[in-house]
Amino acid sequence: MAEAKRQRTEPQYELLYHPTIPGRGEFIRLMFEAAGVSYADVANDNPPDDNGPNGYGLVQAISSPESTGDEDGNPPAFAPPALRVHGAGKNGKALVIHQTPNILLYLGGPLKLAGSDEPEKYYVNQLALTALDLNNEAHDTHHPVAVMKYYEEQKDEALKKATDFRENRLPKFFSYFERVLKHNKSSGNGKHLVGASLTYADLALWQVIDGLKFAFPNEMKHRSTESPLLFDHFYPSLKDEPWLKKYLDSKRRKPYSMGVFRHYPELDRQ
Ligand SMILES: N[C@@H](CCC(=O)N[C@@H](CS)C(=O)NCC(=O)O)C(=O)O
Repeated sequence: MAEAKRQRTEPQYELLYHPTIPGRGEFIRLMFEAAGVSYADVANDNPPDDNGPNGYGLVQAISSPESTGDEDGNPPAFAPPALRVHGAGKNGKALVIHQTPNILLYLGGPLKLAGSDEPEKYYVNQLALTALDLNNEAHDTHHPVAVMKYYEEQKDEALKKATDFRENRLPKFFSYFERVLKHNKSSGNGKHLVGASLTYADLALWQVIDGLKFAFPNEMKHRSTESPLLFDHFYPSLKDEPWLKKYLDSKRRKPYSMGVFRHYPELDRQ
């Protein structure tokens, strides 16, 4: 059904993000995929060797250091990801917004992934923000000193950061999410963080766990025994959803490489 919908409708939504990596764009892609709503992935859909415009050029333009905004009246973006929504901006023009959690919050209502009432909307958002904090901390394990420098230039600090992340931060985050799953009596056996159906908090947490499994396989194997609801129920039950299986097998899902989640064996549990 998701596929049928995708083919029927022109993409109203455009994701503006770096090509070839899941990165922060993945939190947004997963929402569209879960809802079965079509979207354009501007950089990945329009590679430079294709005949049309270079999609990544369009992505870079919105966060260019020279930009003072676009012709539709949107202010410049700081960094990708951004979302363009046709007809949703001022005077019927396109809206362009950025900051991952802002985009998730924006899409949550229309894509029906933000819980079933007003309190749940904020439970969902706070949990997605917490999952994104974990995502950011995972990034800092390989770039603890300078975002613009190579990992190889900050290896000693990375080892210290990754050790603390694995030994102290991962257990704290996982124990927290385990308790949230325990608290949620509306959903059987740790299936959802909030209420009885899928939300973007579930998607964000799933993506971070999946990335961590790639980056720190030894550590994650060890930690998984400490949070059984999270690792034996939540993560695999979402991974078994037909829409997610199909997406993970598709070309739209990019492999982990040099993005947020990187596998440096020396940073993992030895
Ligand atoms: N807090 C922002 C962070 C955005 C961000 O760091 N984007 C990365 C790619 S995932 C980037 O291109 N950063 C360039 C920069 O920060 O200069 C968000 O969640 O969207």
